[in-house]
Amino acid sequence: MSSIDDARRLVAEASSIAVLTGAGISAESGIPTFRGAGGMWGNFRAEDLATTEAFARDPKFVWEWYQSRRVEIARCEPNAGHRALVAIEEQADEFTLITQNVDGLHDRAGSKRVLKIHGDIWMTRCLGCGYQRINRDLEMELPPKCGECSGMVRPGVVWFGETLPRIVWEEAERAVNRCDLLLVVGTSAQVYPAAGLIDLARHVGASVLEVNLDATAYSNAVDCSVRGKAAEVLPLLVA
Ligand code: BJW
Ligand code: ZN
Repeated sequence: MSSIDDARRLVAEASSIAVLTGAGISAESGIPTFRGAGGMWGNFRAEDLATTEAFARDPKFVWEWYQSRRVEIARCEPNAGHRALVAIEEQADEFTLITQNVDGLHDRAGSKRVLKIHGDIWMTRCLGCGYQRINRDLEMELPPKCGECSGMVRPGVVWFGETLPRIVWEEAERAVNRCDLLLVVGTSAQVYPAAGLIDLARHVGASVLEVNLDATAYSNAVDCSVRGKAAEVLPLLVA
């Protein structure tokens, strides 16, 4: 564990900052995490439902899970942690926010340079013709059908076994390659290749600062690990 003073110094001294966020940053907004205490959406594990196999088996069931999450997310607001990252972006010479979250709360808080490496729960994509669009309909019939070709429509997110959107992922790697600080917030760092960005940062000699309620597999390997709620700790890091 490290002190808030160490963490503040790392942020103040960095000129190129990359941030990797996970579900923990949205916990204070009322959105459940996937794993750990308070984890799981209802009785469901991401490993069971966030797969192409689960969708092929029962698209209606998987869609009902996503729609219940969309309804819940629509009721939530960005919190002080999301807003602190907006302030850090405004102060940094160079800044990239890489998020594993699909909830869109970084956008709603006002972050500008956001890379959504696991997609966006408000996007849908047709499996027939590939047509993608923003779709905020909370009352559509499930599973939805494509307006262009009547094909099966899926959530615009990245499931286990699928590759990440290539251009977005390459941007994320570039940002970490040139950063001097990687700030890792509210992720269990168990899902790859996202967690590999922490290894990449260490490999290129950047400092790594972790903010998490609990210890993770990376806590002992990073330069500074602050235990606490993102919504309470991140505002303390703003100059
Ligand atoms: C707080 C807090 C508060 C709580 N304040 N903190 C290498 C090794 C092993 C396996 C693999 C590997 N490479 C690839 C794999 C397979 C797989 C994988 O990683 N599996 C592991 C589980 C073992 N990866 C993939 O399949 C990826 N694709 C891929 O690798 O493609 C190449 C390929 C293709 C084909 C074959 C082989 C390779 C894709 C991964 C996609 C992940 N998708 C999901 C669902 C997205 C859509 C949706 O939302 O439904 O993404 S799964 C889920 O986990 C979601 C999240 O983004 C992701 C990460 O979770 P996150 O954010 O870390 O949340 P939690 O809940 O785990 O942690 C919360 C943390 O917050 C905790 O630490 C708390 O303590 C903390 N916290 N409150 C601060 N208030
Ligand atoms: Zn279509």
